Amino acid sequence: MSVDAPTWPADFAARYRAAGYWQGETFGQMLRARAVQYPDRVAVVDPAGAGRRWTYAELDRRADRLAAGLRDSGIGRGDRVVVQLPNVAEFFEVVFALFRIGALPVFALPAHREVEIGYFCSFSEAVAYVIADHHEGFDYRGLAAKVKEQAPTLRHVFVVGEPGEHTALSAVPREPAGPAGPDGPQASDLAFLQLSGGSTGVPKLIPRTHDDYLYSLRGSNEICAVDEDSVYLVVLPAAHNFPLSSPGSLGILCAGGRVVLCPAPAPETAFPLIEGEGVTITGLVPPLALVWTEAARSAPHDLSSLDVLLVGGAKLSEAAARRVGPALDCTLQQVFGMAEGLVNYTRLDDDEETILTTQGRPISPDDEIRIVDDEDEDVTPGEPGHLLTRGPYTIRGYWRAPEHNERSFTRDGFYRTGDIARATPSGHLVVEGRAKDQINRGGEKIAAEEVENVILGHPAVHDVSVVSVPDDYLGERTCAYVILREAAELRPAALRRFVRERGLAAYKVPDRVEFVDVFPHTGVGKVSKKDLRTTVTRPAHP
Ligand code: AMP
Ligand code: DBH
Repeated sequence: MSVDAPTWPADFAARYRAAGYWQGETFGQMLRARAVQYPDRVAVVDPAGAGRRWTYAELDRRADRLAAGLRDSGIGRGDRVVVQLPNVAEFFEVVFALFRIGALPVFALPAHREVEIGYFCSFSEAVAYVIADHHEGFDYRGLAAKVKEQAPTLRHVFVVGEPGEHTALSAVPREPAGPAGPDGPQASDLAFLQLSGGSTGVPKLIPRTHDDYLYSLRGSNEICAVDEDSVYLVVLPAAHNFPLSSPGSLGILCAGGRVVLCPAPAPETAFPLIEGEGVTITGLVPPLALVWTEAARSAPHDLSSLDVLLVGGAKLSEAAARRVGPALDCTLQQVFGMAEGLVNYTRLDDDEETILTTQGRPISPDDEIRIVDDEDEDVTPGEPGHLLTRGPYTIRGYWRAPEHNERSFTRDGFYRTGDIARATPSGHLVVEGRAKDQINRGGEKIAAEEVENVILGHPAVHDVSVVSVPDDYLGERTCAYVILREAAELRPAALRRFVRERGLAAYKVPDRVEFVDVFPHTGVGKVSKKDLRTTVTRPAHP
């Protein structure tokens, strides 16, 4: 692991083990233990997949058999496999098979396209890529064909559904698994690579171990009161860190509860599932929480089973927070987390004020929080500053990114979150803003530089700066300020089409394009994004 990513120093690792955080269990072992404990309880419900219901015994058996088949296809311990699946049961079959092998899923989102997937496959030197045939009108098999041309290491494309020119996942031979060999993964090994929203030209890969992630799940379960009777609805894309782990599907599986996959986030899809399956807990980004809040007023469905609604991924305004709980008749739990590690929750028994006005406090007593000024000096307690963190489930470095790690981590291993936060006397954090060059579009993170690099590829463009603009619904949207080359002409719609056709995920296509003659500059001559943001005066272009 150390060659690919920095890990915890030995004294920290020893401390985290001694404290009982890292228990030496792998995901493969965790699932096996649940299958022994709760063989006949339902683990996964897939309404899109003809209402399939897999028990713990079934999921465990499927993961084992698929692991054997994938091993026979040459996929081994440490190999990377890009997994890009919608909310379908096979997601769990595939990732647990990979966990058993010790191969590392790279968790792509369904929205990712050629630019992102091509990069994940080539940078991670992935040996396989797992997709659905199509989802929301998009055919992933064509995408896979293009990606194969860019990624020489890619030997397999496995398809859930009709395979086309690739291999059907169902055609992977399912041998009854032999006894697990001695070469299985260790709990201290990497389990998978999660994605960072990032703030640089290329997304970063986040190396998480079995030990550290399982600790964050157990901690989350305790805080969110998850047990074997919990029913979690996966509304957001299953591979995202929030619905995966806060407490998410994996937390629920860890507890022996039931995971229900929601094929689409709209209330029309989700509400009948809440009623039908007796969903007790789910997680939403703020814009979606508001859509649900509105819909709940007139919906005919019985949502009374819902106890806890987690809202996070982007800042939930106090005004919105006030409406959510009463409308859905459940306890609101704010969550402020990151795929790099640190997750904060308001506690279910926090007073109302705390739940409505803070983004929670860390999972672990050993999560170290620092709030510092531009010189890395601690601010006066209660004042806002840069949030730094270190702890038993926060990475010490990104995967294969030594130069970037120099900037993103302090010498003593604190992760620079890029968030501006303040701490209340009770240790709850309030997110006040962001220092990183990122746009948070309703929970979907966009690295400005990544979009800028694509736009700079347009022959009519001399320079570009991508910034956030406030938005009532999403919190923020993107605006690209563009300086054209002399005598060049370009319409906003044409530039947006260009970005899409280059193969960037649709949520990264600028919502708005403004042409300007010059950029405002800071004292030292850098483009001042702060001033650009305040320049937006004209109405939005279509
Ligand atoms: P990522 O690093 O891509 O996993 O995204 C994590 C980032 O999302 C955090 O660093 C915050 O900027 C943002 N975020 C997550 N939850 C919240 C929240 N509840 N309030 C404000 N920002 C949040
Ligand atoms: O935004 C996030 O990345 C996020 C939000 C809430 C997250 O990773 C999490 C909880 O675990």
